[in-house]
Amino acid sequence: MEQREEQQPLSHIEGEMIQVISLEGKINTGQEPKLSPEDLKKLYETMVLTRVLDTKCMNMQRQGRIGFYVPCAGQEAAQIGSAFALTPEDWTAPTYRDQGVALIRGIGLRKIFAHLMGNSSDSMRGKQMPNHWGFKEINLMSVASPIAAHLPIATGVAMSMKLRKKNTVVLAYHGDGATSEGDFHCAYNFAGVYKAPIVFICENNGWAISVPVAKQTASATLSIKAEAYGFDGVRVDGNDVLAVYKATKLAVDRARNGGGPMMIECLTYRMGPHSTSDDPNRYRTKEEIEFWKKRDPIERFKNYLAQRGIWNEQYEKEVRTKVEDEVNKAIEEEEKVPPPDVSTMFRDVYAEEPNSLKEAEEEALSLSESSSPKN
Ligand SMILES: Cc1ncc(C[n+]2csc(CCOP(=O)(O)OP(=O)(O)O)c2C)c(N)n1
Ligand SMILES: [Mg+2]
Repeated sequence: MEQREEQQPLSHIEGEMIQVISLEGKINTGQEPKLSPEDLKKLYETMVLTRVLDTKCMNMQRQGRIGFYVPCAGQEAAQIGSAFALTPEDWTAPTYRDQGVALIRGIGLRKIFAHLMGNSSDSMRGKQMPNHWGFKEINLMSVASPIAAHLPIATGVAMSMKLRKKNTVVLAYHGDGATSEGDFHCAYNFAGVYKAPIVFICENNGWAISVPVAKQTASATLSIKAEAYGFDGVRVDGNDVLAVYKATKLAVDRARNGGGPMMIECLTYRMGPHSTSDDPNRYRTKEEIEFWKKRDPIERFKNYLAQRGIWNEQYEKEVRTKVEDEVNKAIEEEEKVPPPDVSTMFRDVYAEEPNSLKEAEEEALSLSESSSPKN
């Protein structure tokens, strides 16, 4: 069995990486970051919340209650462990798959569901694709659909923070596939040249939809790319929440103190499909999926917490009940909210609306009135 596992096409986790908790949940003594039992519980509970939300959303899309969804199951440690290293004043620039980032930064579940349903409470007023949110209230930049397009903007935000002498940092997320984009180079290069206070979190989940990371680059690792831009890159076990937290805290502290950028390559796995429109059985083997099931970041952290005497069955039951209730309640509330008014389609584009848009609005409104059901 061991030998079989070694033959898996898993090049993206070969080689050295920083690990704090072993696969069995054992403590790598002396390596643990300084976190209180409350902090550890917060990390665990947010990881469970993210997984419960994820499962629910996949089901809701199949039931026709939301139109589209991008799942994040398997990547909770990489997202939550990293964003936990920030202060509330810092900024994040996430991707469409980073639900864990929004949740650990404190976004309410109702905001998430309002957006996924595109109802009139949606901060994006139903204008963005699902999973493409932006939340000013938690300093979370708007998600961009074109891969890596948000990275030069995130570097620009960090450069402006430096110019304005703010003591804040940007945490910018991207996938393995994003490293093939010109915008990746542009963002990394500017960040290196200007020593911008930015930390790049590369969630290397092995796949860019159906393209494996081995076809994405000829480099031995993704983290070595940072070297070419003049800053450090490290590889971390992305399914080990404490390793991710520890590496990110170090990088964020350094960036805050003028040390410039850093890249953290988190080796992880997307357990589900790329999106609700994808069927990964067309391009991934059952063996690979099984291999990663055994590396579930939530199970590993749970085993660790049990050894620390923080986790037990009773606690698990309490957490699950609380989280499931919160998710169900948020869905119930947001399903009552009506869709956005037709006129919102025409807002937020121009400061002064051109006549052509006004005419289009009048036409759309008259059509929507004539097509609405008569009582
Ligand atoms: C510029 C651009 N090219 C192609 C796409 C289509 N596309 C959407 S997601 C994706 C894969 C991205 O992979 P990765 O960066 O590894 O992130 P992951 O989806 O694995 O989180 C692609 C190719 C896109 N959105 N933008
Ligand atoms: Mg990927």
